[in-house]
Amino acid sequence: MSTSRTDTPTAHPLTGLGWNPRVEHAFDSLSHASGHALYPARVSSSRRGGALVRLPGEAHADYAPALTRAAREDPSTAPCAGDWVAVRRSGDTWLVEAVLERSTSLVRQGVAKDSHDQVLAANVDAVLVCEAADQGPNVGRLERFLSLAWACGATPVVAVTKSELAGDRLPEVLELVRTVAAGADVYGVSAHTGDGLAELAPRFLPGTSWVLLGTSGAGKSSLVNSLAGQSLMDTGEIRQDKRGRHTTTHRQLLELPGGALVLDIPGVRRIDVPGDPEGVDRTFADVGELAGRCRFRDCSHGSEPGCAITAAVDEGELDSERLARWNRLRREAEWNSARGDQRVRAERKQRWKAAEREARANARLKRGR
Ligand SMILES: Nc1nc2c(ncn2[C@@H]2O[C@H](COP(=O)(O)OP(=O)(O)OP(=O)(O)O)[C@@H](O)[C@H]2O)c(=O)[nH]1
Ligand SMILES: [Mg+2]
Ligand SMILES: [Zn+2]
Repeated sequence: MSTSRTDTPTAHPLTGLGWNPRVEHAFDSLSHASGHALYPARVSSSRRGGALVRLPGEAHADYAPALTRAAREDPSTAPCAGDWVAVRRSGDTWLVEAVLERSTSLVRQGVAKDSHDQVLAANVDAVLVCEAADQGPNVGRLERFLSLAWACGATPVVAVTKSELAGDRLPEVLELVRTVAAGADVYGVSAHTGDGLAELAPRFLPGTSWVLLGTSGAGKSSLVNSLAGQSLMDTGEIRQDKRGRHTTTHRQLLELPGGALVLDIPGVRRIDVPGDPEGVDRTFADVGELAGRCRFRDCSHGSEPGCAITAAVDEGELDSERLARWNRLRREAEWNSARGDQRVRAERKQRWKAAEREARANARLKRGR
């Protein structure tokens, strides 16, 4: 019996970079509508005005003028590590023509009134929240990072890093983190001793994309290196000098030998939860479940009769501090949602004004003035 070579389906050349039917569809629609010959590529890192893209070989690509203009108006539309883009040849160089729609994007919201959102990671399936075992852990920060991960549509997983530094306290630390991160799997890992890596590593399935989220010095890059089995990223002590504290200074997409893709990004100290209550609700599913048992649907969990939340606090089943953090993050999400709507309205108004100005100018031209 002979087997013909055509019987074996050949994988798409970008499969190793996470290429999937969704991306293929997005690319095909764009490519059909374009007058240029376009090629798909994935951004491994980006700088102002240009990016390193994988096609699957690596090349530098400048941004096409329309993309540059759009990015100037709203930086969150600029290519980010993890993005799928459509590129075309222009003489000897490549041009990024468009960014394909993102399946997920981990966004840091602009804090100032007129500031824009910053995309920390694009098209990730999972967020590995890294929290060092020797520094707390900081449960409020964990809840914040988890809310952000859930809200962006990715699955959060928690790595309690530097586990060997916790010594005998490790089980206690892991127990605390597991209570706070009830809906996520939690792993204690050490990049220095290799403890826990064998349990975490199988989570990185081939073709899945991950981002590591944690403060500077949490051990993200060290963990990436351990998972990769080689030194892909620089690691370092937390610096307090004028060059800043971060060892990793730009976002970088890397391939693990097992076929998963990881985005190593600079440490994030504090981040607002996005204006989408879903992320907070999932992080605090235990509190939400209690709220569902209150007698009144619009219970404010204050002094109403039949409040399941105050009862749980009184009985010591719910930590009052966790309740306070739930309230705080929910308020923040609501506030950010209102603010987002406000900004959309302001931007719309700006576009209208610009269109009006242009119409008036055209009318003047026509009248010959
Ligand atoms: N004891 C111990 N130290 C670790 C471990 N992992 C990382 N470190 C140390 O922690 C420091 C910070 O590690 P990095 O991997 O650079 O941290 P990072 O999270 O990538 O930091 P940024 O790039 O600044 O965001 C380095 O000095 C590492 O050697 C660990 O498992 N155990
Ligand atoms: Mg780093
Ligand atoms: Zn209640």
